[in-house]
Amino acid sequence: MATDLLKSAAQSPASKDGAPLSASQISSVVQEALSSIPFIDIHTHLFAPSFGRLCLWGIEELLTYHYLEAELFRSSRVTPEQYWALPKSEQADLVWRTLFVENTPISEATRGVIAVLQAFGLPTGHSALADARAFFASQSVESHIAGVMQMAGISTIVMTNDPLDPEELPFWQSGVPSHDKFRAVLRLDRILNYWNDHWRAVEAQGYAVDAHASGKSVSEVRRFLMDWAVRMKPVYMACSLPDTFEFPSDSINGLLLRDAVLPACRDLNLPLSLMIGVRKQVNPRLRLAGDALGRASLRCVENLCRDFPSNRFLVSVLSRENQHELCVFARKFNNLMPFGCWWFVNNASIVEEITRERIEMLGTSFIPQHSDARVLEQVVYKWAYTRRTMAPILAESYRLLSEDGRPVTFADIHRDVTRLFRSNAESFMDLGPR
Ligand code: FIX
Ligand code: ZN
Repeated sequence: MATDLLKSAAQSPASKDGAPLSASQISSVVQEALSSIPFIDIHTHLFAPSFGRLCLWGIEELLTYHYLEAELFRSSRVTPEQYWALPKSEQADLVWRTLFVENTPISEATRGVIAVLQAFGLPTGHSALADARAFFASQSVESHIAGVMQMAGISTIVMTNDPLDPEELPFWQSGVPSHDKFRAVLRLDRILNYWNDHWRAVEAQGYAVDAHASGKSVSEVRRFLMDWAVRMKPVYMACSLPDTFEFPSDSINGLLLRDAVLPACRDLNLPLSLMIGVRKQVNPRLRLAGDALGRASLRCVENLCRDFPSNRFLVSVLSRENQHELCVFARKFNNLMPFGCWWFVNNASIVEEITRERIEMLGTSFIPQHSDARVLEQVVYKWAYTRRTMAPILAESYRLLSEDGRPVTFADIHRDVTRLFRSNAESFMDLGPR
């Protein structure tokens, strides 16, 4: 896919000497910049290979991705309970048969699997599953990761790391080695959203906390975060929040956020990422595929950015209806960095809408996308789709600029693409060498 982009760039070589670009040169330089500048993927659920079985890759994982599972249950008579009782390979067989054989894979997520197979030069027809299985079985993870990141045009993968996840915790406690291409994030959903269920896990790690977050709990949570920051060296702290999230609030969530998380972020000079608008488990039978969204009141973002000016906030919102408000708040607060088209708005038609309004309202002062990949090879199609959507939007913006009287140069375009997909992230969070 990347090669197609490069081919058109060769058509009318654009001068790098600062000379004004013509309309056709603008779109080819935009494509060339998008395909030659390696992006930073600031939010994924991927793990470095040193996390063993948490590092998901290969065709079985691609086919049992929760986006596809949600689509499976719409096109199959199999009940979720019957599906979960199947071994992974039979789940993958069922997904392949239902969504790629008995139906046409035209949804964003199913097309993505086809795009991955094509990117590896594998067959994509009805009988492609066997070849794909043989291919992925022949890969060794370290070299495969390097190849996949090259194909996706990304230099850095930012993980999502939960210090209370019983599956992940042993890796950190046994001193998992760092990886030069993977960076950590301290994810706080269990602490901020499910304290009642998880305060004992914090206590079990040696912190004097209680169910009501009273007494020393707040300062102990702060100590917990500082200790984990030493262990993980996170590039930011993060939490997904429901559509009902409010701040300030008298809840334990509000208390811990104000008196433990925000101060710890200031002390550590780390941004806090807030992903707002999820309605967890509206259909628990679908497990990870059972989450939905709701339109949130973004008054919380206004209050946080205004009342905590020395904290930095990376914010993504799940509802289409919240996107415009987020743009407006970003015009009011420079400690607010809108990022990504998250989850249910990560479809080309909506990404285009969101990105156009962000360029119109914020110029290049935002982070357009993250992959949210859960399976390694997903970065190949998710970033190819981002480049495919971004190219005409950027070319149109530059065409309008030159039409309005300001010639556009090769350097302008490369600087802007670098800012959108690298330096905004680098300046907002410490992505420098550890
Ligand atoms: O909260 C999140 O980080 C979400 O991205 C995930 O929970 C979600 O399941 C997902 O994979 C979205 O793409
Ligand atoms: Zn995510």
